[in-house]
Amino acid sequence: MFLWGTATAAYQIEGAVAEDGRGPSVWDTFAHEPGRVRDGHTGDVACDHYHRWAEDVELMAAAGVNAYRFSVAWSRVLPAGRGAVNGRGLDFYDRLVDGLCAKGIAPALTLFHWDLPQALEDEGGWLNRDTSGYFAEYAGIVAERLADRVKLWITLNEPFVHMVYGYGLGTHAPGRTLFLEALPVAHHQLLGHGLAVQALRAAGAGQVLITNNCTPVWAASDSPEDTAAADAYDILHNRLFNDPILTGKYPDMSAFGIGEMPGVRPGDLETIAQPLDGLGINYYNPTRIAAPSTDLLPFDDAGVTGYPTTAFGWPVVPDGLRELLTGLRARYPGLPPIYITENGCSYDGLDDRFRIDYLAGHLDALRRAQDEGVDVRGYFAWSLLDNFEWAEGYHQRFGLVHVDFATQARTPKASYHWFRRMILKRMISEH
Ligand code: GBH
Repeated sequence: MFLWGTATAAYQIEGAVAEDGRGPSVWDTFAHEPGRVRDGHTGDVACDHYHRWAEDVELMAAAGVNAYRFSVAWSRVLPAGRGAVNGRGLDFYDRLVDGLCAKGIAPALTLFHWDLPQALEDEGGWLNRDTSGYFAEYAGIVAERLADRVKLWITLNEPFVHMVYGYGLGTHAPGRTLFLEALPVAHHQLLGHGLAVQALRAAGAGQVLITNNCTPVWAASDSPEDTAAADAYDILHNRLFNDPILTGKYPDMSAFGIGEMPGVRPGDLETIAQPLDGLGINYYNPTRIAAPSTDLLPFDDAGVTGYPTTAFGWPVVPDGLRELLTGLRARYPGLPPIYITENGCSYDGLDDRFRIDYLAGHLDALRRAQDEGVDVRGYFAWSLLDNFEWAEGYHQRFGLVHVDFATQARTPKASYHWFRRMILKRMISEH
């Protein structure tokens, strides 16, 4: 059965940051530092989903989805990141999972959506190789409790974004500006993924995935300089995270002046490349790349022009999803089944025809990729609710459901009603 769902992440919706024994994460710290998040917004309350989860499950049931992707806050389960387990934290996800199952909604659980326990950041975060092992311990603990009911397990969300924004550029938590020195964060996340796969399998978890955000890379022209720059960007954004998982090798990083990936020990790549039951893909837009104008990086972002843009300013290119998926299939012969674990846009207003067109266009592109032989098994719209959009605070609204953050009132948008009708039609026609 094809999975039709919506997606969220813990820090973006839960709130209740000091409740029932939850420990602080890097996002609590970061959001409370002046100047980090637009207008000083924080996830302290967010959508108050921690208390309103039953209402949110009702909204999903009424939308007719058969799956829901959410993430677990590591620091609810292990307030210090490792060591003592906080049972009340696990209880929350236990209630949520039961509530979903009672409505016939398959839980798709992401273990890490960027909210590392602050205690682990204090020991170096993902720059510290030990974090990989702690992640696997945490994965095993969650799976011991929930493996009997959770259908899909997603280890990491977008390790590229976490490395680049969190440790490279500092626009996300933990706010480090290491530029290319952030590369060990890629390896340690990937190693953590591999070790977590082992822990999840040992605990009897069903389907195990990782979610990468991938982008089709367009060269600004067919000059050799622009083409080489586009190849370098493709390596950093896409292949650095897909190749080790799907081929057991890191790509050639020489365009970045890197001979060997730092910190790789014998056996690591075997751990990272364990077989998966699927690959999660988050798709938002393509990227256009030109030859570098500085010697900082081997490429320049030339910007995609000539397309409509979302409220966030991101270009809307539905066919990029087809291009991405057929490209992955061509590059990786052993490509596992694909789940689109996020796709959506920022737009203001309840009458969101713009979002309907965005989603409909991408679903058409998905259909074309399937027609070209790509095995796609699920689609999760980002997002169920308007929520805390990281460095943008509450300014970018991605929800199918509007949230009034003053009252926490939820109001389904036009796109919610459209999504419900679309799922119903597809489920009938695919029977
Ligand atoms: C995802 O990240 C996250 O998983 C999710 O938590 C988040 O809320 C959601 O997307 C929306 O942001 O400069 O025009 O080329 C998405 C990562 C990185 C995708 C920036 C789009 C650049 C657009 N994004 N990227 S553009």
